[in-house]
Amino acid sequence: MKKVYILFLSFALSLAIDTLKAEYERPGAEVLLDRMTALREKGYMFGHQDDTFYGLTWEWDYGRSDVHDTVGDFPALMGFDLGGIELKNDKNLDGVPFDKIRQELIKHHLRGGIVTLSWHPRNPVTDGTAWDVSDNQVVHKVLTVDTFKKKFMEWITRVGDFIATLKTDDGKKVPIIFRPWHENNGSWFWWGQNLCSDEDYKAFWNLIQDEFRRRGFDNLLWSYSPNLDGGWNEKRFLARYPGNDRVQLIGEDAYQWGTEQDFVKALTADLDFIYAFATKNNKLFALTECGMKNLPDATWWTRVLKPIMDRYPICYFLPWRNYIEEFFAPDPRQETAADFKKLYKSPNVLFLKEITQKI
Ligand code: BMA
Repeated sequence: MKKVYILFLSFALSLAIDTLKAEYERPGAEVLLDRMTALREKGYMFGHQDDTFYGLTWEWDYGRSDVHDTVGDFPALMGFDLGGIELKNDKNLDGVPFDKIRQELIKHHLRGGIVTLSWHPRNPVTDGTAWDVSDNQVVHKVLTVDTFKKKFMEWITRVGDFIATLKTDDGKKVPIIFRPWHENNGSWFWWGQNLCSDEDYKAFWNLIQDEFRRRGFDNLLWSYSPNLDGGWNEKRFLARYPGNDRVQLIGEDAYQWGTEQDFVKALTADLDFIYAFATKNNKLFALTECGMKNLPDATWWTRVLKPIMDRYPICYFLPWRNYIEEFFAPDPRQETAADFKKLYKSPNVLFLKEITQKI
């Protein structure tokens, strides 16, 4: 009897170890996708760009957070930007040291949070910023002119070299939502709507994705994030969509720059479309950037934004960075702080504690 018992125990133990090992060895992007899909059942997550670098009244106090100061919890998601790494700069375009980005990103992952990376690269032809649209052939030149292609591949390599360092102490790669060439239906970035053809845009997407796949970055969950549009239809959306085998998350960057009425109308129309498209193609979708600059409207969170988000199974929304004169989330004294606390208490709006404790 004892023998049978021991045999059974060792069998159960080896089964458990195998399961754990298989889970441990699964590509990070797959694990993250499953986790986000499961979390979707509970609600949608709050994310914030550059959360622990600066705020409304402070800067470079790494680890501090306006969001945490306001609601006593961290965002579920944190976003970081790699702009400037292509030039081998030690700080990004907003002055954040890359070693602090690495540190805070890994820290957030280790406390159970989710992380996302964007990249606002310089213009490889003019050497201007990502917003330099003075040459409308940049993408085409990168794809077809050897000198620019070589230069840009080096830039991609530097981004890849940084991503390769995003590991925990045990050598495990951090799963990351990676969001290249965003807001491509606008014409303010050199990869935007009027700055390249649909075919070139897709080839340009493949350029970075194929290179990162070749490097074995199976921890990247690829997010395709156009901007608030107000006029999507399947034909227009598909024109630049990289393909179901190349995208795991559909995003949209949606800011209220103009009137509330225009914002609500455009976002509702877009989410109607994206919800149907994402459902049909079995994709998650999110507001990969969003916000109202400097939050002049005391109840914007629960009166304007939340009712729209409540209508769709989005998986997260991520207001942009808080940087003194330009901020998108409140601190405790900001006029939307009370409303933001109300948002925090809503059972379907998930911050860090909810995604780490309830699942
Ligand atoms: C923009 C602004 C800029 C910033 C850029 C990248 O929306 O916040 O100030 O440089 O994002 O973070």
